[in-house]
Amino acid sequence: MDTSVKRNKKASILSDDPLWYKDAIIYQVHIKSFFDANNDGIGDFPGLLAKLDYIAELGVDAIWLLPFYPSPRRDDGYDIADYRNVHPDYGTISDVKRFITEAHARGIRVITELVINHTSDQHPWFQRARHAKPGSNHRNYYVWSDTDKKYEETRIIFIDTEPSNWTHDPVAGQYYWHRFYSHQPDLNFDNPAVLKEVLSVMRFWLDMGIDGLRLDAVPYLVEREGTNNENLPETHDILKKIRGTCCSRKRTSGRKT
Ligand SMILES: [Ca+2]
Ligand SMILES: [Ca+2]
Repeated sequence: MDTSVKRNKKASILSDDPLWYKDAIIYQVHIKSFFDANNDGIGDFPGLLAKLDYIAELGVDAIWLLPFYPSPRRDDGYDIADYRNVHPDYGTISDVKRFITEAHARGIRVITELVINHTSDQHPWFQRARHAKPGSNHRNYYVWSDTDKKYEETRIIFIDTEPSNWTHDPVAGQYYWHRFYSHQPDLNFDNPAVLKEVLSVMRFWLDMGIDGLRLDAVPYLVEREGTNNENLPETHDILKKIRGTCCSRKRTSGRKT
């Protein structure tokens, strides 16, 4: 098949098939370690863009990008400090847009990784929460307690570094919940404002043209006393809301009228 025909065929699949991911060949890329375009020792979006023809030649259907957001990178970028931007070492939003356009032109979709169970403790939401009044909406963006004795049936994931899923914050005067590192406070999905913020972040990236989101750490979204706090029905309810909102919007915006 001539390349232009193949591209046209793929382009039509890009706009029409909502189940494209079912049998897609997905190529996972960590921007920082793929290709360094400006020779500063760190991979970047211009580098990935420069190697896009090579990736296309491999015959992949989609590229899955690991977290590239601004982050203190104490957990390899999974500790996100700003959901709507790019770590300056990797490039700019313009670079991302150019990458998406060029990937689509080659019949390749783009999936980005998002972490919504927790943020970095450097995220402005957490800094605001620490200083907010106990019980207020802004404090309740995260999961707080006056004791470290709640949810005791929950396993500790990083047992080699974390003695507890609770850490005391002297600024807030309360303990905050974290399923991962203590510098990664869990967002509070019992606060409707948090889901609204998360959906807004997803729309930001979907509107930019990305084709899908890989959600990290989703079994841990909601906490309930007396459970192991993993894969709870309440967490599935949140995921259904996310899928209903984001996917219906994506299908609508992708449809030609
Ligand atoms: Ca670089
Ligand atoms: Ca959680």
